[in-house]
Amino acid sequence: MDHILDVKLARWPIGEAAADYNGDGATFENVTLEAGITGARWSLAASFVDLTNDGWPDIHVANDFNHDTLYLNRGNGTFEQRFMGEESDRNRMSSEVQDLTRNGYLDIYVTNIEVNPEQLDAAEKRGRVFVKQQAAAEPRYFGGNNLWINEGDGNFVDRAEELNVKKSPFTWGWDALIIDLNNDRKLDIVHANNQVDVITETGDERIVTEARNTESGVWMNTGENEFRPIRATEIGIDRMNERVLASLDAKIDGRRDLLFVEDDGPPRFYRNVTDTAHHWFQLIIEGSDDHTALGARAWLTAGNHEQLMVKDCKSDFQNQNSRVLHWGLGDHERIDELHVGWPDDTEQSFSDLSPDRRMRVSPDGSITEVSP
Ligand SMILES: [Ca+2]
Ligand SMILES: [Ca+2]
Ligand SMILES: [Ca+2]
Ligand SMILES: [Ca+2]
Repeated sequence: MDHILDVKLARWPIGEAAADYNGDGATFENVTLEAGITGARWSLAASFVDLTNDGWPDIHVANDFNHDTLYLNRGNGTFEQRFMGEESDRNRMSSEVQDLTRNGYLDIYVTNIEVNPEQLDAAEKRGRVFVKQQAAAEPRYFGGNNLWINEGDGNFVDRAEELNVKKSPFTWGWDALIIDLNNDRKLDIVHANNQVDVITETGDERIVTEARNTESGVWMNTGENEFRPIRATEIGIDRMNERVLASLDAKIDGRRDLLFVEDDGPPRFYRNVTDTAHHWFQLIIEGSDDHTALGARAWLTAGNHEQLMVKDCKSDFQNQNSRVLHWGLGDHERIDELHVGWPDDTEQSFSDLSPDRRMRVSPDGSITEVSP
């Protein structure tokens, strides 16, 4: 790591292998093949984050019509390529990363297509036979979402079914977020939804899409990762057929707002107006002139609850989220400890901080409040 950003590209439809560029800040060198980034797949989203806690950023790639790919960073400029198993061989749209199990290792949520027989019959009645044909021919592609729990050694176990986020009433997931929507300390899941069921062959134009009215997917975390699906319209998200989803806190009021974008429509911004007395805390990890601080990690402890957040440079499906780290604190009125680990292995700890504010920590170890 030279503190100069490199780039990983994902391509859809299938083409040449995705490219890794090793930048010097102004120009780039294509190092894809020598780095071990091989394989021509239909890639829709990728995360460049440290999944093994060795300090070296790894890469997770969500692929259409194929397995998820992991590229584990060997620390010498090359990557070990792994597939994520049979359960990942679906139509994959997102690569959302957070530490859901609070063990310090990042877990991955990947949306997929899940359609039920009624939806297939309805599509067929509209003359839209492609999805039904595909579901019959390749049922594994329609198997629902994955929630990859990180076992810490580069291996992941899919616990989507066990945690109730595999099959949704919302069918066709695209971009996803793992965030605390109500600041109760439990990370929730939201994903955009856009069911596509029209395929035609017209000359060279093979795919024509038609959106059906599908709500976004929302799962509230009601226990220790016990997810309960709720209707998006119940919480005010009334637009249908979105593909892109990003979050930020625009007014610094401690509630994460959502930005949705349709496939071919305008963006929609939803301000989070959740009526809650829960506390929260936000942190900007500031870089310097020669260091972006990307990859920095912050552990916040309030009571017996510790939650890791990472200042990552990941993007999901066609977007990037705010890099401000956000913790919901529930009823906790004090932050016992905030521990920041920088990519250069320096560490800082702060204790007894007040919640309900955004703060900025600098490489020199100073921490100051950010005014709204
Ligand atoms: Ca790593
Ligand atoms: Ca974890
Ligand atoms: Ca929550
Ligand atoms: Ca807000």
